[in-house]
Amino acid sequence: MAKYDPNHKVWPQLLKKIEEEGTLHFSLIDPDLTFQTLRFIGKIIKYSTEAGTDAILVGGSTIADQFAVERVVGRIKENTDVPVIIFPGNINAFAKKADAVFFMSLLNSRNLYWIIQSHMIGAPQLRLWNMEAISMAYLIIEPGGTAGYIGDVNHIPRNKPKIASAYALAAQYIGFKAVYFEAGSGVDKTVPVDFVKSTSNFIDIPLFVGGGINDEKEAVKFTRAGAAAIVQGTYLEKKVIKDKGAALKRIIRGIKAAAREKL
Ligand code: 1GP
Repeated sequence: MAKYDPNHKVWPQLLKKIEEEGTLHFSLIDPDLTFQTLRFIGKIIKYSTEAGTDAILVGGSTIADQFAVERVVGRIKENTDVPVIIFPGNINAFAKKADAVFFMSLLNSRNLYWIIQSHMIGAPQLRLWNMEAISMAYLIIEPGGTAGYIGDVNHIPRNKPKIASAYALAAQYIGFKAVYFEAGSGVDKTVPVDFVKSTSNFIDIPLFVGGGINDEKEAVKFTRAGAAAIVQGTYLEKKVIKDKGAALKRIIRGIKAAAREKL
């Protein structure tokens, strides 16, 4: 039987932090170097780390260049000590220098490739690298953005929180370590807050939420609703360099204060 690998520390550390702090903040970087530079990414990471983010996720739906992902992760590691976790959009999204991978299955895709086939192709490479793989159920809710389009998703309707909760519970029973509710990057409607409220009370594994969360009010709302982590990507790209992370610091402080009230 496979032994627990003591080098795989990212998930135990995140779980401990969730237990202690209630809700975490994850910064998402799209490693697509066709529209941004390594210098730009380095600055975002520096300011996000100073603002108190808990982990850096690296991923996007339209990555073509695996070497770019490796370079981006290298630049990120130069600018932060927080865990760097691949948030893979496909099998070419991995990087050896990352600390872990969210091994995520897009459960409400219509296409088996996104549910398990791409995982079959990628898994042996992760084993070769002795990379920590953290299983995560990925569920996309309307509008879904690019991830929903690329992932050939049967979107969960915005007025059907019970469907989302039922998927999340099924994911827990199958053995996923966490669930991610995604509205799509840069969308104008976040996941409805009642989805997070009802599901976080219905399951026993951490529930992460992302897509369109751009201010403190939204972030605090999801924290109060029971999210174990709030993910922000577009906000960082658009705002964090301009004010050197000052507003992000307030957002993260707001999340942590609201989370403390729940503990
Ligand atoms: C995308 O949920 C994440 O996968 C983050 O979305 O870019 O809108 O913050 P934003």
